Amino acid sequence: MEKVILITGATSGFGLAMARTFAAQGHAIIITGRREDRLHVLQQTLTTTYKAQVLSLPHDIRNENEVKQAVEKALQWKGHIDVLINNAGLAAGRDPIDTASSEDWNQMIDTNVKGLLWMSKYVSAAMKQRGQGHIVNIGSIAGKEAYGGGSVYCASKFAVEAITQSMRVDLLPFAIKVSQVCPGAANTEFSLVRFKGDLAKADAVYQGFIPLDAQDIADAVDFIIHRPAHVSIHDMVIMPAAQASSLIIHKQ
Ligand code: NDP
Ligand code: 8X3
Repeated sequence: MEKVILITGATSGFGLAMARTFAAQGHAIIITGRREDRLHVLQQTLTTTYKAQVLSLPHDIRNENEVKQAVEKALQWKGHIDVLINNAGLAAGRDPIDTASSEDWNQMIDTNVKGLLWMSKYVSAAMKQRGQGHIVNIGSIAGKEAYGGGSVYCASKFAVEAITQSMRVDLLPFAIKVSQVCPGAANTEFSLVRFKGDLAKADAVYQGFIPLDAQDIADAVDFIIHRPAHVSIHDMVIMPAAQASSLIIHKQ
């Protein structure tokens, strides 16, 4: 059955792969992100290729008011949202506690934690009234095991884990499922963003082993949101076969 699926951070990586996957399946897709040009191209491509119904809502997830307005427009479009995928996020820098940039810290907390909270607050209110829905949060292996140089990124993903657990309890009586997906190393624009455009540093992260790709995560979310009504996947950790933990990667 067709679902209305809101995907945050659909301009790149996991979000882009999910948008393609769900549009191809005939779901109605709401795509968000800051880069309006990319959203426009994606909307055109999905509409032409799959005859998909696509609503593009460019905004900065760090701004509560922009999120509120985007959710209002999303709800006006089809009257409801079946699935919210809280995917938008980033790492900024990989520096130790004493030298890391305060600006980077603010950006990660404002995006990965507060952005996810604003979105969940406004979408879950509508889901609660309807008495059904599903929220999928993209956490990380970094939200299970912290590593050096990742204090605030890891903290933001530990926060996603806590928020996921807490909102699952809040929303349980309203038949709203809450799931978390925690990937290990995946080759998207993630490292390019983390290292602020330094391609050599970003590429080095994925050398010597086969990382996950964006489609691996889209496939996992596809599985999670298509379980029968009585089944809820709480937490899924997905790693490259060569990765045993946050820091242990078997490189050739
Ligand atoms: P990408 O950099 O490829 O994609 C990140 C997406 O987040 C983009 O669409 C970007 O859109 C969006 N985004 C970032 N900041 C904002 C903002 N302020 N407002 C709105 N949208 C924003 O990375 P991934 O696809 O890899 O990352 C997706 C999620 O997966 C993140 O939460 C990340 O932490 C998590 N993750 C990634 C892993 C990896 O190894 N790649 C592993 C584990 C988890 P735009 O720039 O247009 O605003
Ligand atoms: C991204 C995975 O290990 O680079 O969340 O932090 S890691």
